[in-house]
Amino acid sequence: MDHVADAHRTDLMTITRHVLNEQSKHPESKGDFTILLSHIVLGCKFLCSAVNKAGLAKLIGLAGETNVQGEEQKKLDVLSNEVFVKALMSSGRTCILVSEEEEEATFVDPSLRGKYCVVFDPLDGSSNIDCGVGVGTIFGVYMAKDKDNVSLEDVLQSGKNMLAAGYCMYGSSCTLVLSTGNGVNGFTLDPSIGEFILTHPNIKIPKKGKIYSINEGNAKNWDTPTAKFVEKCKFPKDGSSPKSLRYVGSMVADVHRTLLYGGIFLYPADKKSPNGKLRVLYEVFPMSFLMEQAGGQAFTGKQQALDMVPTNIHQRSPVFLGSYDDVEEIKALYDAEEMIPT
Ligand code: AFP
Repeated sequence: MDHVADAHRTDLMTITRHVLNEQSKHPESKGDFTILLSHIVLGCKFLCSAVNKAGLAKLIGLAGETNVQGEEQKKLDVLSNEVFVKALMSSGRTCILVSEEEEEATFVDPSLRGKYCVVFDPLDGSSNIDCGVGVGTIFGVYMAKDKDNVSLEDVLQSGKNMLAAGYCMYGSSCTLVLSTGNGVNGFTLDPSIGEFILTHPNIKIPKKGKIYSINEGNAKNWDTPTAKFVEKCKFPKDGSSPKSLRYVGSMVADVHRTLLYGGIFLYPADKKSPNGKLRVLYEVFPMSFLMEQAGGQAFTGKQQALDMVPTNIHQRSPVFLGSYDDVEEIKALYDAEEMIPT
């Protein structure tokens, strides 16, 4: 028996151990973020289990349907929202919550209030759930200026002010990708011990990729830079090979692949949706934060994505994110378009 190797295998870097290590680099820290994160992790574990059981437990039906016992069935995205809101509030470390599922922001009761604002999409890609395709939770964390006197301004901040961002993908494995502003790390849930283990330390996106990811069904309505970019992906004029197209239609899955393999994910504005489809606070910002932290970039067609300052909590924006060089190409096409006199 190789006891040395066994000892190594059991010296696991769990997500809590990782965050506590990071915390020890800031002696002034009181551990509030570690507590918040442990509640986010709890929400993710709960959802991982719920998503895995969705078919069996009939969690995928319409909200409001009843089961044979006459109990009301909760649709998975409704359940996901409830799980996250409760997990975040009970942490005692949050003051404002913005969820994709709720029209208004939630201001946490003063007795449970902490200094963090959390923006999240509890179950992104939920239209994919019925066929078992990977879905996920996306989240971003801001710090309130004054937790006893909070307002929407605390979440309507530039993406550059985010303290942390991440996503958890409920796919063939359950993977949580996190950045606290010091690189990006990926953790995989080991269901046998119920812990997220560091499996992808210090993720760096390849500088240039071979994959592009876009909903080609919208091509009829694309603007010129997007159409030119996709044309170049398919018919490169510089002698390079055409890029491959991959599109799941679940942002977490498409971005996760882009982060690990390189390439570009595009959700542009088009004639039908002049602001694109994806939401700034809990889709575009967290994913852009992760991309930049991994050495990639995120662009809106006008500016670096994290430079936006949203004016409403459910605002949408076009986004192009991924490998540094690929995003440079789309930026050049938008720059060229601006030079053309109208
Ligand atoms: P759903 O949550 O309604 O499935 O939307 C998923 C999503 O917001 C994002 O995860 C995908 O990247 C994007 O929409 C896909 O949109 P299209 O179906 O228009 O390509």
